[in-house]
Amino acid sequence: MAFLLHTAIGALFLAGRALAHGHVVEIIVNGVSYRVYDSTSDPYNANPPKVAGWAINQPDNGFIEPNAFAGPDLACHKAARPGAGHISVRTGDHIALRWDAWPASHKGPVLDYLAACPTAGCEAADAAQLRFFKIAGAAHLDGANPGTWAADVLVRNGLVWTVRVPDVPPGPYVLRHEILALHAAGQPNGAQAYPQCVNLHIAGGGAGAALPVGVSGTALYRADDPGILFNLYTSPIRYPEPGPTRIAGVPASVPQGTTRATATSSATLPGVGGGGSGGGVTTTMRPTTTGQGGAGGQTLYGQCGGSGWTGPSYCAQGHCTTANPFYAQCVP
Ligand SMILES: [Cu+2]
Repeated sequence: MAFLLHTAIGALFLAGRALAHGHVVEIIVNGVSYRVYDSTSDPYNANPPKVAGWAINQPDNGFIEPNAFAGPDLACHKAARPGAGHISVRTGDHIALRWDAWPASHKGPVLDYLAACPTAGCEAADAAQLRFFKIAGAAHLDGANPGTWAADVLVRNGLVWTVRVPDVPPGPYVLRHEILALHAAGQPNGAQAYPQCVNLHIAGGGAGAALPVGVSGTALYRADDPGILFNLYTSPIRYPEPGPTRIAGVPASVPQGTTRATATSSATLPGVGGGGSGGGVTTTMRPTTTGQGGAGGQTLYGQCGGSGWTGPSYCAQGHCTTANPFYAQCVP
């Protein structure tokens, strides 16, 4: 009896944990880690850090359901407001996006898009005005019922997905990174979209490239697209990846792997330190302080954020929770 009770409680506990989906907490470019918007703790922080990630109403790590795909939230998640700053990258750079958590059951594609912002910068952009073009899309990889999917690779690599900055005209862009969870997608309105948006400023070799044509967030997917209403508990699997076709000359994904940061920095704010958003971007690099055995993140109970904090914002163990505007800590 005691054993049965324990098992029942354990099952309830696991069910509760399974509801914790995830959000992107960190972006690593050329070994430098940038904190982005933390949708589960920043809403409770009176003075959250100014970041390149868009602020979203996702305190529950929730998702966009297919019945809402034609609405305003599929672009950059619920009630999205632009990040206060941006991250400077170059054509050819690899951007690693680290999620805080992802359930192994939530198999599905990992998709990446860019949308050009007005020359004033993405900090003043409106999600409804963005036109997204797909720069990478990995979906079903192997096997069946349910088989191996891109989200499995992300989980295997320490919750990291890597995307390459393509050859596009230099300027400000929103990166839209997304996992589509298909575990319940055999039912109408069962797929789950988890888009996350980050402001970039892209420099480099794309001056001669044409800006790819994009589509608005409301036109990305339909609830009855064959890649949205899709049963992955079948064999064989022939999955039609949803959304617009990838731009020319880019692979479905670059080789995936783990990434560790050796320094941290913060988003470049418009008009700060460089005479405008068009150039002169400065990045302050400081060595990351990690605890013993530091795997690129803070140790359990170590500091991971707060006013003026320049150390690691990613927890090697546990997750980063804001205690007050001055202190955030890695907790189990
Ligand atoms: Cu779920």
